[in-house]
Amino acid sequence: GRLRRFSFTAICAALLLNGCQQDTGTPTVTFPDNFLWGTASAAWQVEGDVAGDGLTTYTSNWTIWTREMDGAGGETNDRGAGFYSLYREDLDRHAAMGLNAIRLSIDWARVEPQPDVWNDAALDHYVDVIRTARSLGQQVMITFWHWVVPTWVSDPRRPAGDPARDQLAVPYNTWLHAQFADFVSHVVSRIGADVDLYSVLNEPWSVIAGAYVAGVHPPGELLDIEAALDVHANLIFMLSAAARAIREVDTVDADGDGRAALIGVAKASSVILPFDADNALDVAGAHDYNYLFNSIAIDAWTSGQLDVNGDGDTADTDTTPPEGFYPELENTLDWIGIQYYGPIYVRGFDGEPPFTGLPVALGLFGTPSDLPFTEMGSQIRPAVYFATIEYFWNRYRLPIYLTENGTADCDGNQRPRHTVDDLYAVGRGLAEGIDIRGYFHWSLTDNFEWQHGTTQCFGLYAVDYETLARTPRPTVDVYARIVREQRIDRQLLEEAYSWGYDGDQTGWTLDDWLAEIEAEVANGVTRTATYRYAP
Ligand code: IFM
Repeated sequence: GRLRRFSFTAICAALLLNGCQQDTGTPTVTFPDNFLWGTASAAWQVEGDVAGDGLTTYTSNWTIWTREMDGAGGETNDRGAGFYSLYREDLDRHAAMGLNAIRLSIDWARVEPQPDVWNDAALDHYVDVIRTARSLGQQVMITFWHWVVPTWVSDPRRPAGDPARDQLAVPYNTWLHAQFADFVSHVVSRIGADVDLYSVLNEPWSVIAGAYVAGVHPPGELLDIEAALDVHANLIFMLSAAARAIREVDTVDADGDGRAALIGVAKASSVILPFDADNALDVAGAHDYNYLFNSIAIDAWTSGQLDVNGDGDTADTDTTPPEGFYPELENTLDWIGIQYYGPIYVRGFDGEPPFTGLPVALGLFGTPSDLPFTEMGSQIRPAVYFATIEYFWNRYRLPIYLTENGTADCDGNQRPRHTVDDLYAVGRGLAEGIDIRGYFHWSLTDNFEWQHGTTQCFGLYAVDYETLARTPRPTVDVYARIVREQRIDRQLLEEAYSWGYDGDQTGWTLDDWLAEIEAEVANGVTRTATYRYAP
């Protein structure tokens, strides 16, 4: 906090007289030889609705949402980043950075436009993309639900109450669980020999918040908590049904590590912080929201115990389905995928636990510190990345893949340092003995950022959406250097510090930034008195 930072700077300045850039024993972090280095993307975001060969999906919830319901401020996603036709050259770019892994998704709407009707050409295409990546030495991770579903699963044009509007919101929809598992099984029968890593679902909570609370994702429900809880439970069962299908169908070990299929979830993750650490309501609200955001689903996929109404216990019998132990959920996950974009702060209120905390849109309601922000409003705070990784490790002791991490930054002037700083936090996690297996930067190229359309730039490469030309941003070289050297040392940290952060009001020296991380390392998530996010 502020106090620590001022006293650190004051002591440092008093002792050294020339600022705080002296090395106070910064550990060099190193990455193991078998560490996976990659990028991540989602099919619809980089492919759009219309494929290079004229194939059109025009059957997805997001297609309707953007084309007919103005879901992205009037923008439509015709070609995404053009990956459908340019995948060979993009994969070359990817491999040229020295990366050895790539996370892609397969668009359910494209592959199964009607229930049990398969678009073989679309599936052939994905097989070709995956094999091309394999031929370039890439380990491939596949996601099956990255928010885009066929309109026979969710058609936002249908009226409220019509199940065809949203099968995801139909309570305990076993038909949907089976349909999803069928889709996954069908695809895995074609790709299983080349793929071992499956991040089955992407960020369930982002859709809960975006589609059923804020109404900015299809089907656009506003504060529909009942639907949100039903969707949450369905996604929990969909993942475990898909996991069973994958384990049954994929018996080929593509990378020779003795395992043919490793199941994970790509989870939006951040330990939850109180907006004001001195306010007891905020502290309690942060603790409770942490349970909802970070723990509830993964608890179910590990212990088999399901909390349907989110009230913190698994004993309610009047929910649909009833709460309690589900053997089919237990031990679903082989690993956890963490997607960290910045800390989440919560304001507390006097409610029924665990509904006592609301995340705060930073900037709109003030900010809890002077730390810089990315263009999409995420606060830059690498220490919380470390804390988040440690939280999941302490609570679940499952291997961790960092399935997404990145920066919204069209100018490209925050991303270089942010990448070094965040990867340094990852390296400190490795040094502390946390089983982190790989890191996937979001994303190789700019792409269609959902309701924000093309206004947000997450690409290592900038995309000109008219010509589809790609231009490397400076982080291409920075990321390639870290991958080549497999380490981040004091010299690189100092270089990165000199690149600065736009909008950094902290006045922090490099050692102040490092001290924040070291404080997390020293105190860890057992620092319950302040944050109460202990397991
Ligand atoms: O673009 C998204 C992605 O689809 C899910 N994770 C966060 C990214 C950046 O906002």
